[in-house]
Amino acid sequence: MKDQKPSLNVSSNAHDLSKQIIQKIEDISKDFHIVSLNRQIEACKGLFTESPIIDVAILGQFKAGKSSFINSIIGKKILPVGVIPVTTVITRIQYGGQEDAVVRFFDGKSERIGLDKIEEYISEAKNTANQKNVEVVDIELPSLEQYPGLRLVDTPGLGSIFKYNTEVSEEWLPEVGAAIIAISSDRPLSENDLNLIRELMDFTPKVVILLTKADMLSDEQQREVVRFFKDSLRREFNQDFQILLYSTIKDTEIYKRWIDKLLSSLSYNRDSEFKGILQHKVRSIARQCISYLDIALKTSVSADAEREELKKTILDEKVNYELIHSELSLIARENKLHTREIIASYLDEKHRAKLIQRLTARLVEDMSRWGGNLWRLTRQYEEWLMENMTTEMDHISRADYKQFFGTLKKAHNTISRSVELFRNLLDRNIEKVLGIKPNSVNWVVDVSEPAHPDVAFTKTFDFHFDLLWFLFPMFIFRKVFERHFLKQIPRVTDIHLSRLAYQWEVRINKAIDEIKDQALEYVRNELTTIDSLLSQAGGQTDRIRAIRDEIAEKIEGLGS
Ligand SMILES: Nc1nc2c(ncn2[C@@H]2O[C@H](COP(=O)(O)OP(=O)(O)OP(=O)(O)O)[C@@H](O)[C@H]2O)c(=O)[nH]1
Ligand SMILES: [Mg+2]
Repeated sequence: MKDQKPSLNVSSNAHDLSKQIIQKIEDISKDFHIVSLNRQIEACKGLFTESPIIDVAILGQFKAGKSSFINSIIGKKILPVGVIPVTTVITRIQYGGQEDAVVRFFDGKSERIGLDKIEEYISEAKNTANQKNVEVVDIELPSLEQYPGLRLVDTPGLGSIFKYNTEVSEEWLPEVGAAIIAISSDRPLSENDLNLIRELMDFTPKVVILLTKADMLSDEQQREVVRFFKDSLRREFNQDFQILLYSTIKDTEIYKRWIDKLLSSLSYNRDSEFKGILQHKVRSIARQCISYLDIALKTSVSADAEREELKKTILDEKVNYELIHSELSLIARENKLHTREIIASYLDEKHRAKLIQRLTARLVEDMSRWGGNLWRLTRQYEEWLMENMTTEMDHISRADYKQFFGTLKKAHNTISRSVELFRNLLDRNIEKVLGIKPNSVNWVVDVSEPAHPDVAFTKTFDFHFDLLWFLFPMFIFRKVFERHFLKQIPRVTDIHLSRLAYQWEVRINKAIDEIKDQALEYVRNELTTIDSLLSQAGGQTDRIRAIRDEIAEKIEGLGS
């Protein structure tokens, strides 16, 4: 594949300086055990080794229309699209003299494939949870000639039940060059979208909002939606975002002109844009690093005798890991205890009676067509139950599963509040003792919906008497058995509703534990970082000050 390095003459100094700063921050982080910065450092280093192409990432919730948008821009239906979550692998598309596609695997191997085979590697259906271990698929197309130096990146949708997809995109965020956030115009701005924008602002100065499926709204509604997004985003972030509408179905050529303007300008100015993006990332990491060093510096300045006292005051009993551990575990446990009860009583109130009524009526009708002796009758009844119960449970599970999330949402809110409180207490202690306001790493929790259970039915009842079928002449006893079958319906319904509740309980409680574990990891990392900064700072005042000033000076050198 051809390497498409845009010339970096204009920015080579800044490029070298950025590299030096990241190297320095990496050394400092190792030295002072600032583990919180590791992930961002790794991603930034990746940008120096790769050819400096601007990755224009299309990000957003699943089914927002990301892949359809890229297909429309490149003028070719290359990426698979669909009504259920589709994209499962990062796919990068850039200009090339001829059509080409290369699959790169996590083990370092790669394989050239035909464009018609792409779906085999990047779709959830053909490569479920990325069993094929694909790291990325790189595509080259002649049709992108007007955008040299840009690479359009299709990403797996966030927030679907396929946790893997969300993780892939979240992990990839630090590598984003410019970001286009796809949001379906017929959906309101969600908390998830706001979180995504907030998180992205650490990684890129260039975030554009793309309102997809504009054809679903009238002209007046479109204006209203754009106004709503503009106002909401300004209120939330205190800055204006470019908001573009798009439809792959109606007036596409008109919408495309705006996208062309955006991409052409990015491509034409790619040297300065790349420089801006890189510097944004470097500055963001450097700011966080300086903030951590400030803590070490202040501690070091204090006399040795005071240091232990300072440490005790900053890491006081309120921000103690054991305490937070038991608090978060208690929150998780309390919520988990109620998961089953909430689901079971919802199913009982909303579905039980109607389900029994429906199944009974259906059984009366279907049973009239069955024939044979008791043994045959019982088998038909079992098959009937198996088929009907599975369909009913699957239907309830898919239609109503969001109603089961009560405890998951509550646990998420309470744990988020606890972590925020921890952060505030720790920051307040640092400020009180050292007189500095920390610019620390935020906690962003990644909750994706639990996977749907497999509600396939297994036998849950026995009729021992059917072994005696030869004893019962059907013309006399048939009605008796029919009544018996009908009488079973409430019991079998209860068993299945309770099993469905159990299956969701297990999944939801697992998700609650995952949130708790993520929160605890964050708390542990922050405490380890602060603790080690406070512990080793002794007698290093001059050294820390020199390091801190060096970074601050280097960021100055990067310009604004
Ligand atoms: N009405 C309308 N539907 C659209 C438009 N763009 C996409 N869709 C539909 O939206 C659905 C999702 O499209 P995709 O392109 O697969 O969405 P995605 O964001 O790539 O989804 P994931 O890969 O699962 O995250 C499909 O059924 C598309 O047909 C549009 O402009 N208008
Ligand atoms: Mg997609």
